[in-house]
This record gives sequence, structure tokens and C-alpha cells, in this order.
Amino acid sequence: MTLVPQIDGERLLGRLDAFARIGETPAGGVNRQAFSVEDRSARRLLAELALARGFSVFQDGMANLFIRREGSDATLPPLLIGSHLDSQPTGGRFDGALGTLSAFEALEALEDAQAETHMPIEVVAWVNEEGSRFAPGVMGSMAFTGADTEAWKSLVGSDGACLAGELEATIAALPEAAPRPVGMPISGYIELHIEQGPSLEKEQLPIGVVTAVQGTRWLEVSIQGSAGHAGTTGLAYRRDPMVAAAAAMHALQATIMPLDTSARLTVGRIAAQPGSINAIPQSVTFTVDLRHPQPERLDAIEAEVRRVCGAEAKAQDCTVTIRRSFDMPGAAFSPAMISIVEAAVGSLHLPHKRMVSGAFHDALFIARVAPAAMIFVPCRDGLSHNEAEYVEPADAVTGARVLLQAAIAAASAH
Ligand code: HGY
Ligand code: MN
Ligand code: MN
Repeated sequence: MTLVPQIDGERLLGRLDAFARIGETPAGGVNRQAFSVEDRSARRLLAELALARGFSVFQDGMANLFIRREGSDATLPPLLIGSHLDSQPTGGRFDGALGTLSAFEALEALEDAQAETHMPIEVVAWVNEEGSRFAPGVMGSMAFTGADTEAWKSLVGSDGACLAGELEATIAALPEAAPRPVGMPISGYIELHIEQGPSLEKEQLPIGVVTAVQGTRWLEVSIQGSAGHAGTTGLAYRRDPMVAAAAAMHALQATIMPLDTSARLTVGRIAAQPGSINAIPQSVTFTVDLRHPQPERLDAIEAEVRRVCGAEAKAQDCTVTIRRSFDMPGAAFSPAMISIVEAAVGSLHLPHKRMVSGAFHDALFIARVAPAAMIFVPCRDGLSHNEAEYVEPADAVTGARVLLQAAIAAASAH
């Protein structure tokens, strides 16, 4: 008698709780930044769960983690399902973890039912999706799809750590994972993720079928002035980069988003050197995260950021350098994989809508090498990158059920 694979909701919710305790913050979020001790603990827990089920575990030279369940034809490229385990410094319990643990739950459901798929299926946990400790983000999926990683080797993180050493220690921390080269042929990729926006909850829809992801660009603005004594330096003698930075940020925040409701401009980090309470700063550096669904608007907004920062720096007799630390053009997902996801949603009789992702995801890069698509579930108030991030248990389980059905269909396609 062939059993029908079923998601075990209690098991999945228990897993989410267990992983949420790794890097748990006092406010109930998680701090499990890429290549950190907490990240390594989560990777270890997943690998141990996988080995206990008899799945094989691999990691590549970028520390992307893979868990493999064989199909009837081992020569076929595997279908990948998964997401990421790293988090923001004050992240939520579901961003990344939901997709990764739901993918593992789907593998267990297949195993419990002794179900056979034509292709092998591999769960993947991409490293450093967030990019908050080591920019850029989506490092693991970028490396997997052929990005030049040489420049990353000398990267120093926001906490002063060296990426090369942290990567090496992360790989060494999981000797049970068999080594694998970076990059391999795959048959497709499906990622479940929380929406990280309000629309599904507002429309009371349990599922979003993601058709595309908007473009993202990260800039690092560094304004150089002249350090000086806070008490003795009169206005006429100041070349204060903080004044220039504050004026530039104010000008941009007063125009970019108010004049273009599709635009997103965020200053998430600012630092002054020397950072002394009674010294006019020598330099001020701040980050700018730009997003827009239309590439030409992203270019125009970046040009405006450069213009405004140049003008405000000049007004304070300062100089400015602007470095683009990340450029992720938006892209559409594969119509064939979108149809597979939509058919899975239909087979479960779930209301849903098609939508574009405001957040970037590993799927955006994987879509460059294989048919890819994403499934969204709602999160409370659309909140994410916030410790109060929350998903209703029923929505988490529904998302995993859709992922399982879509994976079965995608891995059995001939
Ligand atoms: O920033 C992003 O869009 C992703 O959630 N890391
Ligand atoms: Mn994410
Ligand atoms: Mn995130």
C-alpha cells in the first residue's frame, strides 16, 4: 500500500521552536549571523537531524549546506528546495528558517511515506543570505551560480571579523558534511519564505505565488571632513562630515519615497570616525539600501543619491566617496516552475495570488541557472527583520504543504 506523503505539522513547529532557541535574543527574536557560532550550531543541528534520517549531507567551499534524498534515477540533477539559516542581528524566528525547515520536513514526509521521486531532492541552506555581517548578501547562492568570490576573501565584517577565517571555521565545524565543489547542475529550485510585507495578511490569503523579485542596490557613502575640537572650533572653521551626512539623508528621505511609492530607500547603518563625543568627526560613513521594480528607476535613484551627497559634502567643504557594495538586478521566475507551484496550491484548494517580492532572496540568483519559483506565507503586520516577526502556525504548515506538493511534482517531471 503506498502511503501519501504528509507534512507533520507538529514536527515542523517543534523544529521551528528548536532552531529559534539557537541565537535567541531576550526579545524573542534571533541573532544568528552568517558564519557565527550560532549559525554553526544551527547548521550542526540540521545536519544531525538529516544524518539520523539516513540522508546524506554535503557542504561546498562556500559552506552552503545540502541534504540529499535519492530519487529513482540518481543520474538526474537534483531538485533543490530550501532557504537560509542565517539571520539579521535582531532578526525573526521565521526569515529563512521557515523555508529551510519546511524543506527538511518535506524530505522527512517523503521518507516517512517511503515515497519515490524520479529526481533526487536536496534541501539547501544557503550561507549568508542576509549580508548584514558580511556584505553582500546572498553570498552562498551567488557563489553557487558562478560569482567571483576572490574579492570576498579579504572582507572584514561589521564586527571586525575576517570572512576568510570565519568561513574556514564554519566548514571545519561540520566535518560530517562531505565536501563538494561550489556549483553543480540542478533541475530546479523552490523556496518557501515569509512575505516580509503586509499584503497577504491584509487580503487574508494563506499563500502568495511569487513571480519575480525587485532589484536591490547597496551603497556605502563616506564623507570626509576635518576632525576638530568640539569646544573651540567655530562654525566658520568647521568642515563637518556629520552635517553633510545629516543634510544628505534628510534631503533623500524627503524626496525619494514620497515622490515614488514603488521606491525603497533605507539608511540602516551610520558610523563616525573617531566617534568621540567631543571631537568633530574626521569622517562619517553610512549605508543606503535602494530597491525598485524598474531597473531604470534604480539607476535614476542612485544618480540622485550621488548628486545629493556630492552637493551636501561640497556645502560643508568636505569630500565624498560612494561605493556600490551590492547590485542585484531584479528578475522574473520561470513560468514552468510558477505553474508547478500554482498547481500545487490548486491541488490543496487554497486561495492565493501572484505577487512580486520586495525582499531579495537566494531564489533570485538560482533562477539564473535553473527554473525557480517561490512560495510566500503571511507574517503578522508584514513585520520582518524585527524580533517580533511572527507566523501563524497554521500558515507555516500550509506553506510547507504547498512546498511538498510542488516538490513532488517538480521532482517527478520528466
Ligand atoms: O534584505 C532582503 O531583502 C533580504 O530579506 N535579506
Ligand atoms: Mn530571508
Ligand atoms: Mn532577511
